[in-house]
Amino acid sequence: NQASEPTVQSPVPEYSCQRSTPLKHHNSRFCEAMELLQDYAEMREGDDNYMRALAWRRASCVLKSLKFPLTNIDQLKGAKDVGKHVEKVLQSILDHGTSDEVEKVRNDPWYKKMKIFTKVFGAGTKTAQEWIEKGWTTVDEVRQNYTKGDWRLRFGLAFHEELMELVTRLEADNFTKFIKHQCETILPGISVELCGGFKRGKTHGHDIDLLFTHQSTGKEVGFLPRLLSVLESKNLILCGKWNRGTYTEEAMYSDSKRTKNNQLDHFEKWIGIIKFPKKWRKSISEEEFFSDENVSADLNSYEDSEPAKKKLKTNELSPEDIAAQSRSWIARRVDLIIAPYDQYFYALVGWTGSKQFNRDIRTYAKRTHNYAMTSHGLYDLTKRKSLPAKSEKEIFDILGVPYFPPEERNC
Ligand code: DCP
Ligand code: MG
Repeated sequence: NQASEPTVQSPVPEYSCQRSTPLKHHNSRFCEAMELLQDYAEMREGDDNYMRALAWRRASCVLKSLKFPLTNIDQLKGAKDVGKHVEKVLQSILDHGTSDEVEKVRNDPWYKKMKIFTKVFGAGTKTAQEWIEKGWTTVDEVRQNYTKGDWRLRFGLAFHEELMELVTRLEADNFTKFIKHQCETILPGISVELCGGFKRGKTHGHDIDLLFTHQSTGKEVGFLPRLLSVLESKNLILCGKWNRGTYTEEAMYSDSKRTKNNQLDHFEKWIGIIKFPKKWRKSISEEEFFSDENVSADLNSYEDSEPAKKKLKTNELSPEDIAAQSRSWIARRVDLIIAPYDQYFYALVGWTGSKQFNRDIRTYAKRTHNYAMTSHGLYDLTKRKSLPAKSEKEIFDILGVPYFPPEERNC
């Protein structure tokens, strides 16, 4: 009885940023398949593959926003981004529960290795490809043979298993609470926001993204190095890199090379690995939580001993040595980002994501208004002026996009 089957609302808004996309939806088996094909295309080089990857993702996003489970391909009539190739894969899953094309990729030895290697902190597709070309098939093999000095990769490899365990919401909340507490003494008035997947309602994530700002623009200058030295003094930093901010409006909008070096944005930030006291994995009482003695006492371990410190200084103590010690902490990936208040709400949208949401809202801004949108702001390329915003809602209003809360930006 096809007549009673729901169909997409017609017309489907073209961009995913114009649709509500919840975390839990009705079509995960289809989306998982299409995102696997996206993943595969993304790993392969060339513009064609890049476009292919985007096409799979856009199709997946249409299905994620459906209010019903797909049971018949005709239900997608009128939906954008669902071409013949997509239909073929969906039809196959409807008929047989699987798609040959998807299963072929899933079992492709190259894809399997790429999948493993690109999960290592610091390893992109290029590095993963190099490791495959060397004939390495497991992270262990890479570990035994990789000798280059890139700090991300060295720690990423040494702590791989731990970093692969997803961070829980509770850990993220505990860490945020701890950082907020430190901020009170370092710079009162600084605001700390847990962004990324957690902000969109995910219960697990691969890292913790914290965005900082201060309502009086300028006060945030110099804050991050101070926070880092506090974390350092509590021995909470395993490794990391601080990057000074490199934003200038001119550089961003006056030429076409806006995303130089493939950088996500130009904010001052720290990217690294924090040592999480194991008790941060559980609910802890305020009192226990904020007692400083507690944090450092918990972290006293082999590497704090004088001989170990010496070894570390002379580079004798490798990330592998540290990983192998019995420890009272676990390694967790953390990003700390500083946004001046006049760019803050754009930064908030950008760091909330999802990645696809950002892509779409930026494409929408460019195509519909000739605005350049980044995590730093919105720039009217025709009138050559920037469009400031005092809330997330205002950004959506300027663009003429219905406001969706972070939980509905899971495209
Ligand atoms: N981001 C982006 N483009 C990228 C990487 C990130 O727009 N290439 C934005 C959107 C993300 C946010 O930054 O939501 C944080 O990046 P993460 O890689 O941490 O992504 P998530 O937090 O969404 O996922 P996870 O839960 O796995 O950490
Ligand atoms: Mg994240």
